Amino acid sequence: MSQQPIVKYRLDYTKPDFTITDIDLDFDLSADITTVTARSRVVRQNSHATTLVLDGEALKLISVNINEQPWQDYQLTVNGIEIYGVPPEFTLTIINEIKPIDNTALEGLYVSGDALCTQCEAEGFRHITYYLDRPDVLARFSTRITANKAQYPYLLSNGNRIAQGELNDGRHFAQWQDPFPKPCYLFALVAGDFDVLRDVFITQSKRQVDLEIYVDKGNLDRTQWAMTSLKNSMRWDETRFGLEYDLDIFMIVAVDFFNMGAMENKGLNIFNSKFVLAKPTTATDDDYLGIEGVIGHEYFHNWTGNRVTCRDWFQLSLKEGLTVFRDQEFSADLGSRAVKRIDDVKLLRTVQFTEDASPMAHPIRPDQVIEMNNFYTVTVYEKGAEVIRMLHTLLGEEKFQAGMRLYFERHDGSAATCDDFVQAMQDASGIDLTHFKLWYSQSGTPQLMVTDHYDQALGQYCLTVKQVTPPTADQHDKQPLHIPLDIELYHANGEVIPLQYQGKVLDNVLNIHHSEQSFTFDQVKEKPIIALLRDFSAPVKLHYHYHDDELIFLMQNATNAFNRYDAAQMLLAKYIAINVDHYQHAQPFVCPDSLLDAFRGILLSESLDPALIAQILTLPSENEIANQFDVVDPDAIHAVRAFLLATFANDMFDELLALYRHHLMAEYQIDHTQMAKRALKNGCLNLLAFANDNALIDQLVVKQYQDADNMTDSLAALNAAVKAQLPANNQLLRSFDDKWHQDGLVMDKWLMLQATSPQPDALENVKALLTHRSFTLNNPNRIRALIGAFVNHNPVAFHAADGRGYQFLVEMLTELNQKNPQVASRLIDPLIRFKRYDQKRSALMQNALQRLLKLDNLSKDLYEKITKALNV
Ligand code: B3K
Ligand code: ZN
Repeated sequence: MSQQPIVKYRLDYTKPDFTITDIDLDFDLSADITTVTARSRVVRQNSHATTLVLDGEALKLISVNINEQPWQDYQLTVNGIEIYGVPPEFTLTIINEIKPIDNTALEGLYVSGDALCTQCEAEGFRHITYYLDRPDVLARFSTRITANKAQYPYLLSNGNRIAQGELNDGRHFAQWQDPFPKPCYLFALVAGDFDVLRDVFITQSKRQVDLEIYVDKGNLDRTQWAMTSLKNSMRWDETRFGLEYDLDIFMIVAVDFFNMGAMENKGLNIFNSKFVLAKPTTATDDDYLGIEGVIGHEYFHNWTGNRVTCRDWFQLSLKEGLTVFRDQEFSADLGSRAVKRIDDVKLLRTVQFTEDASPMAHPIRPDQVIEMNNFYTVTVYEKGAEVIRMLHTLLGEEKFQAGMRLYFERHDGSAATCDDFVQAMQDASGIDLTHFKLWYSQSGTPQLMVTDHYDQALGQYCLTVKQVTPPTADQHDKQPLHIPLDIELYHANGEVIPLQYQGKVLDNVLNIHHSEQSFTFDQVKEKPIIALLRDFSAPVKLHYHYHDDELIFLMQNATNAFNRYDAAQMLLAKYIAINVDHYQHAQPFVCPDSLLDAFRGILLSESLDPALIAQILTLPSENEIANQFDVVDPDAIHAVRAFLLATFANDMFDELLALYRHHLMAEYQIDHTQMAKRALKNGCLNLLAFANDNALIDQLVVKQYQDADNMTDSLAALNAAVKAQLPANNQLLRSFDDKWHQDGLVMDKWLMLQATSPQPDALENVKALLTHRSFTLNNPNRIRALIGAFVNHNPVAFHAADGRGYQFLVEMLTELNQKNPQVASRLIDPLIRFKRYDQKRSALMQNALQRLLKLDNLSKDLYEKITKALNV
């Protein structure tokens, strides 16, 4: 490392000494060397300041001018430039050079395939020019791009195109102007040759917006769904939030080399091609839903993120938590609300709860950061969205929308804080949110311990709720939070018991404020059965002593679909815990008939949405199960899960097969009814593959694979073959490779399957695949599909007792540390959680981290996580 990384603290925020109101950028573009001329209007904000400090990284400075005169009084520093003796208001012109071709970190201006594109959030703009690279400096941007016309026929930037023309030597130019002041992280530039899908959208106030989707040549037939999703997003934001688009053009560009999902640059969203390109033969139903969600998410940022942005990066959840909440609601309104909710909760429980229990634990509004890119986390995003959802639950839709309107009234066109947001919600609703705000500053997963007592004589039911948030790596002491706990009571016959006390009707949502609180309900004629945490009303872990028959009752009777699913999960969790213990003590596994009958009942239900049935029937992943335990035993979890899969498959064989056949569909359509049926059909096939007698299933799998006219069905067949190690496994993998090897996005599915295969030599196979013709360490999607899937989703192989998995990750990180620090930093997560494993594994994991710590030029990204984990 060139310098000791610096920790930044949220409470150290100060306003910048100078601001920039306008910037004219001029790019003389080529992949080898690009010359950037930045002409900025700089205005002093602090009357004492005479030194302008600008951020800049990996730039070659050519010249500095102030008010059109050369300026010599400056110094280059490790972090940028300091310009001395500047006047209160002036025009600063800086010329510098950059080398996009050498930019393997994909941050700033870089090469993706044959195109040039940018990624500036969080701090990428300083890789383009010297600037006040912080979100609270909002400037009007104009951008002129000059480049070779044959190589780069399309030259795009933010806002409206105000000029374009031909130049000498086969060059051309385009000039763009964005009327909305913005922080530089929303700047974007794209140059390349593309196919373009064009459409228009008429806004609610009858303005026409041109919509353009740019993709690599030859991919036009994979763009329609993205366009449909974009128009659906624009319509939905108008109807549900009353928010209309503000420019006359909205562009999306799909690129193959991208560190994350997509980026909400003003008027010019840049997307990982994974979240744009889809046609039935190459994309699965899940891919389609992913595209809809991400297109929505980036579009919704135009208001929650761009029109109102963040004051500083500690406030990231202001835009991300809120925008995730909005995209979740969008997907729920367009598809199945219950299924979407369950998917979101699964992600939160599997990944965010794990993060809370790791060295990287942080509140949704972090207090200290070394590398900001490390904080684009499930905590900031998904837990952030849960916090917004709790506000929505406490206020109700109407008051929540009033809060949104007040928020925009107050903060449109400026950079705000999380406190500003909550204040707007409080002022618009009249609901006191003082205590609620603690969710922003306290990390960790609260545990709710619920007990109850029924008094037959008085007809009273009393509920006692205790809350404890265990200490996290970043914070020892925890306070009680304001938790909305949504409940419902049932009679044994399934009837709902109205909540009341002394003649007063009570709300289903209980407000928990204290470490212990009791609630009494009367007019309860018999001991009720309680559904707790309806719709997962708070991101907490729930403890309540349910009997098996109560859970089975809830699986059949809860009015809330999430509760039905959750009851099934709790029932499974009980027997998983019992069997893990049996595994560790060399005792036989157990699975009661009552449990199997309950799941059979769900399988045969004619009233439930098939997609919900499929979700309930899908056994929790090994990572999900790991969350049940303080110390994770990957071998035991794997064995227990395999036992349950086989038990379910053998016990329900006939029903699964009948249902599979019943849902074989003639025609492929992308709509929620058909997707739900496919989910159930493929869920059945996947379970059947684990039955003892699998010769018939092997044939079924091969037939489905060969007959399929869509990726959902062919991948489901391949997945069943690989996960159950059916005889056809290798033959199908080869045929997939033959057919798709030239298509990276499709091959990611194939790589991922092998990375997560239960075969004993999975690691050797992964290593061999590093040299496969479709793989390259230069593409983040390929890295995530192969290496990411292996380390994150093949716990048995990654945590092999001899440490081979850890050694492999060390080798990969050694290679990626300099090449692409952001991608490397995401891969290290499973290694820093060593405290959750037995002593032997834990020692091997720490040893691996020690070796990484000694790397030359260790990136800030890895440094931050490793030092936190090792506590050095
Ligand atoms: N705002 C971007 C994420 C940027 C990540 C920078 N490392 C995408 C999104 O959340 O919409
Ligand atoms: Zn976002």
